[in-house]
Amino acid sequence: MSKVLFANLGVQPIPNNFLSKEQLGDPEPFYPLSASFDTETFLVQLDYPLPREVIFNAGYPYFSSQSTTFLAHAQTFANEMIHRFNPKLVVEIGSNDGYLLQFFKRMGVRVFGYEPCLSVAAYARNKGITTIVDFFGSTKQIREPKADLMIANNVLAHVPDIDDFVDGFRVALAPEGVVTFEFPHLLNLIQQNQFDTIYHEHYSYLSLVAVTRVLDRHDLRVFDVEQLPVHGGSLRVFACLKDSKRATRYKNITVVIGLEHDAGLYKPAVYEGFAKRVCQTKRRLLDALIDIKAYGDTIVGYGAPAKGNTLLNYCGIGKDFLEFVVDTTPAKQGMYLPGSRLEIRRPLELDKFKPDYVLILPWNFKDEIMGKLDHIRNWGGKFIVPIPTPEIIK
Ligand code: DWN
Repeated sequence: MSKVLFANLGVQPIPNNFLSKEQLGDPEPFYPLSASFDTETFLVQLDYPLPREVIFNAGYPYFSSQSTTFLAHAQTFANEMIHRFNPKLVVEIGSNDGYLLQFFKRMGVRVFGYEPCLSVAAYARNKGITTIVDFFGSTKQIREPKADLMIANNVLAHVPDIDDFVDGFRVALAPEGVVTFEFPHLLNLIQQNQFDTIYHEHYSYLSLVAVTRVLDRHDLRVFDVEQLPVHGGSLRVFACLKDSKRATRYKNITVVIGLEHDAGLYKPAVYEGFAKRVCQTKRRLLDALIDIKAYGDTIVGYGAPAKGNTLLNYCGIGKDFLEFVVDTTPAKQGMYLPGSRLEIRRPLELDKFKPDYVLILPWNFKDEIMGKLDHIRNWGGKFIVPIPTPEIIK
């Protein structure tokens, strides 16, 4: 096995560990953040993985329901899965605040969720969704009957032991059951320079071939794949047990593998070149912000995503550039960003302050956000979208 460095973002705080006002005088742990490509498994993984309990704790503040785009994506997915597979029991691993299972439940499907973070699981339980507050894996027995649809959206990349996690599906899935894995596609991360999605919460950065190999090791077979626009471009992989009648192979798989092969994802060269582009983006973003501040204009950040904290801390952007950031998540409002310690206010404060520029940190939702903030143009406000390359939009 040999490793090729993919990206080194220095030392970074845990991206979802927001600080209270009382904590501003306290020290804050920063941990090495780099990721490397394994030339045998084709997995790209963090070089220094932190214990999952440090990352996914009882106060975890990411609520999947904070985006109408993502909620619409979840509802469409639920409708499609019911139409295609007509499941009787749906189990979601990493079920967050019930953003997805609520749609299956409304359509009369029996559901339950696995979610290690009580902060978000409590919201799912308030929706009447049975939720086990625990991490999932091969030793976690799901009571009978076994699930005929298991869902793992934006969680496969979030587990420190991907083999143990995947083996849990082999154990829990009904003989003709289906499991779907949805995750940001490594191909888009590289081609669209999404380096800010590299952070301590994401232990792996996944290609279809790498995921197929992991599933194969645990008697699961990929039988279909979809390319999705969500979260900067994701894959949805469909898998079943190796002896299932579903273990066929849709042509979409060949298409996506072809894209990955043509992009060089199975060779070291593309990873060696990525680090240079990350540095270029940092310099271009700083150049743009320095020009804006030299002119005497003001900038407010919109959104307090984990990726935004990676971007700000890697580029050294703090109160010297941004006045504050705003976010619709109640659990984040009044808190401070890890590292930069920028205050998180309610979106109303942006309208009161009337900044000359709004830096969109969750660029993956830029259309939704620019739609919500269209009124900033009334005072001549402009948007800055940092990824794939810094762009100012009037
Ligand atoms: O894998 C993960 C992805 C799926 O989501 C997890 N690591 C956690 C999370 O990562 P993130 O925090 O980088 O993701 P988002 O979804 O880009 O974060 C959006 C942030 O922006 C949230 O704090 C909510 C906020 N927001 C807002 O204030 N107004 C979002 C929208 C769409 C808005 O209109």
